[in-house]
Amino acid sequence: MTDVAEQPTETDPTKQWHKTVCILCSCNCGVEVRLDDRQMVRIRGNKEHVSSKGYTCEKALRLNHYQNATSRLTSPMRRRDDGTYEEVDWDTAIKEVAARLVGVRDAHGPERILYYGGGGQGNHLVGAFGASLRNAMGIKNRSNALAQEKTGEAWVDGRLFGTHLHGDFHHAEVSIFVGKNPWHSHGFDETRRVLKDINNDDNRSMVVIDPRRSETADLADYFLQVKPGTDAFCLAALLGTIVQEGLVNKSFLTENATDPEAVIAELNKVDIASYSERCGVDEDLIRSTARRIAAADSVSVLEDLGTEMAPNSTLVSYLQKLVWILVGSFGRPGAMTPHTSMVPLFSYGATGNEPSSPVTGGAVISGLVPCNEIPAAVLTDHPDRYRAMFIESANPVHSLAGSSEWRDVMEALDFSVVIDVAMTETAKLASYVLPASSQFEKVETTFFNLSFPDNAMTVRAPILEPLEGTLSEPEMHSRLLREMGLLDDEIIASLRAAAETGRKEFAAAFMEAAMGKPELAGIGAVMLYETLGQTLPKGMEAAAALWFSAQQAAMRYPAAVRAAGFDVADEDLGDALFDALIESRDGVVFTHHEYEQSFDMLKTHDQKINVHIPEMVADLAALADKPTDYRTDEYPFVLAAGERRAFTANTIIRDPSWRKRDQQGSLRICSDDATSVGVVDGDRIRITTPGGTAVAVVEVNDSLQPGHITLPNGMGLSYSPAGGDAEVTGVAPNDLTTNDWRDEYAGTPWHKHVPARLEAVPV
Ligand SMILES: Nc1nc2c(c(=O)[nH]1)N[C@H]1C(S)=C(S)[C@@H](COP(=O)(O)OP(=O)(O)OC[C@H]3O[C@@H](n4cnc5c(=O)[nH]c(N)nc54)[C@H](O)[C@@H]3O)O[C@H]1N2
Ligand SMILES: Nc1nc2c(c(=O)[nH]1)N[C@H]1C(S)=C(S)[C@@H](COP(=O)(O)OP(=O)(O)OC[C@H]3O[C@@H](n4cnc5c(=O)[nH]c(N)nc54)[C@H](O)[C@@H]3O)O[C@H]1N2
Ligand code: SF4
Ligand SMILES: [Mo]
Repeated sequence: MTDVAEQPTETDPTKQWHKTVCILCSCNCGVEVRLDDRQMVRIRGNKEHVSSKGYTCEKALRLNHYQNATSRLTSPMRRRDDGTYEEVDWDTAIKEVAARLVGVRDAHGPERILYYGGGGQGNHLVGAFGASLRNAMGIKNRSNALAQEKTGEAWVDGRLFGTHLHGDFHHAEVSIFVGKNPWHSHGFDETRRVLKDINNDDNRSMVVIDPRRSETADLADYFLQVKPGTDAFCLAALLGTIVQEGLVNKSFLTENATDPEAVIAELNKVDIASYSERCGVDEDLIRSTARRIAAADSVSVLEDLGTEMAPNSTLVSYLQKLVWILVGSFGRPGAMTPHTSMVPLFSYGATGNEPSSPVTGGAVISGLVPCNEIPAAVLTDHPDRYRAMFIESANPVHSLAGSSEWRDVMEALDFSVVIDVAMTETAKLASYVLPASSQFEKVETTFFNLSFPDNAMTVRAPILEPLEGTLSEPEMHSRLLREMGLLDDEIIASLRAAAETGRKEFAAAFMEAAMGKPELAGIGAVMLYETLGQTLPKGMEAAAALWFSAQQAAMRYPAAVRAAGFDVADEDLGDALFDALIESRDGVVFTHHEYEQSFDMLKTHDQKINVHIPEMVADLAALADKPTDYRTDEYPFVLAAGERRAFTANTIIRDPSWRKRDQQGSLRICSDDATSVGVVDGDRIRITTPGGTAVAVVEVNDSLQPGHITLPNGMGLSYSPAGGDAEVTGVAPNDLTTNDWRDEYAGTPWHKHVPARLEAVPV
């Protein structure tokens, strides 16, 4: 069997280009990498990639700072009583981690173990293998970063559509970005190309709703510069205009929507002049924006953290969707559509009666415990408190609200294990740390497959051997289950033999085994890795976990898989799809739809848009009496804690020298505010919030309005070029945030709306 990383056409290894993807944001643009030994010396866009078509942003070129960081872990680590760590060998680590997890489960029950993480921007196979561990141990409680950003939107999507929808910004006549700065944060394929195309086309328009004149706002035709946190008023005024000026697409609603009357009646009551004033946007601009939207053939909308992490976030998700619903922009090019999934990231059974979290009681949306409720469910004497955490590919001490509380959480747990490539802020407090091979040293993929009418997935092969001392997560999970006695080696041997005979034989044997032992399905990823995986090319074993997903996709969307070019008999469709995923380094289009079919892809009970969400309509009515300003004399500024900039990428790259600009991660402030605080560019400034205090470097920047300040995302990581522990660069945003400052439905934090005060720090 040849190593799939080898590319036979070029024999000089230093000249070979290896295909993979950039892992720094959800786009996962296809790239080609030239290696010199283990260094990634050149990186360029992969023009043959089905989704990104050669596009990358400047960040992809700096991936070597992830791959070859001095912070890479090379041995399992065990925490001593005094808080220091000692290296242990893999057998010891696996044995002890398994025993400790089983110990907590047996003493307190599997509900007392919380699983957190399961993948970042580009490594979602981790999550599939984590699911095997959870199912094997009966762990039900889990969470990840989606439960601090997207669960409010998912709740609304569940009620309205029963599924997730995608906007088509490549073709939309009007593109609307709400609390989203795609120029820097991306979020759809070829983002900057698309933004520039819109900007250069007189027939197309861009609407940006943002308190800051962002890089995207600079390209907008309609820039609604709201006061921070007032988006609900702005959107209500836009919708009020659409309704009150008779711009609603009535025939669309009659045919495709259930119960629009109550919300239309409520929007008829909106005082447009007053709401415009309350959000700080000129009423004429709001009215002309509404008219432009209503006149367009197609409208697509994208929200993100600017509103998801701010007041009224769930209501804002509802209102922004009403914008395109009321003008009927659905199911045609440039409009909103549902899409297929290879592995769904969310479950959309929203009912308003979600299960509640242990101890704290918040809604568990899409199976995820709200991140902001985790600390309170650990730091308590409550008998139902979490006693252990299994954390993989996430850094909650740094990335979740209230870092100081999170440090207490890690100390309070009876047991914790972290799987990561680096000794992160979270790893530094865990009972055990298990070192993972990097995302270029193992097979990986992303489940962010959200496109329509063509939806694509990229499985990438390792381009480097695993760093010595590391293992892939699939191998770790497999070893943990074996250690716990949950793998039946006899069944594995017979399934492996069947896999060697052929796919059909394997499918039949798996089916038969699962009939006798239903629990095998729950540990499917590990079982497939151990059996079918061993017949795949070297390095690709863990991709076997996608075999189930490929079969399911073929069963769910046979016509669309066929339309994507898989011209085989029904019973071979899943295998053909799976083989294509294993073989292609350029991504595989796995479904192709016609636009008309999007109506059939709604998953509500009547397959229509269920416009009436009573809780949201009540909130819309209550908006009239809601505050627009949460500042106080003590905290006269609104801090957006965690802005995406040119050189931020969550906490994926720890080495600060990867940043070509803004190495310290400055606090941005407008010139008037800078003058009144008494600071100039490059000065140091103290920021104090209800959560804590920190000192940052000042950048005077008039894209901000008075009273609004921002700090970048992902700063405040410790790193030393010499290895070992070291300097912290910049402000860790969650040293300034608290867990109680959050949305009432989804529990998502108000990170973009943290009350703050400022003082110049004398030199
Ligand atoms: N470069 C880079 N790209 C990334 C990431 C990264 O770390 N760095 N992270 C990725 C991830 S995980 C995510 S979730 C996305 C997030 O992507 P975005 O949500 O686009 O990123 P942010 O910069 O956090 O916030 C977007 C905008 O919200 C605005 N904003 C702040 N307060 C308000 C408000 O009250 N109302 C409105 N309407 N807007 C407001 C900000 O001014 C900002 O322009 O980015 C992804 N892409
Ligand atoms: N204040 C504030 N806080 C925020 C935000 C904000 O805007 N403001 N943004 C939030 C958002 S939207 C998000 S998505 C979260 C992101 O926060 P997290 O979910 O914690 O994710 P990352 O920062 O991407 O960290 C991923 C971890 O994966 C590790 N890693 C990299 N490759 C591998 C691998 O192959 N295997 C394993 N096991 N580990 C690996 C990295 O070293 C890193 O520790 O941050 C959130 N935190
Ligand atoms: S950071 Fe995102 S947009 Fe930029 S190259 Fe990487 S995947 Fe593509
Ligand atoms: Mo995110």
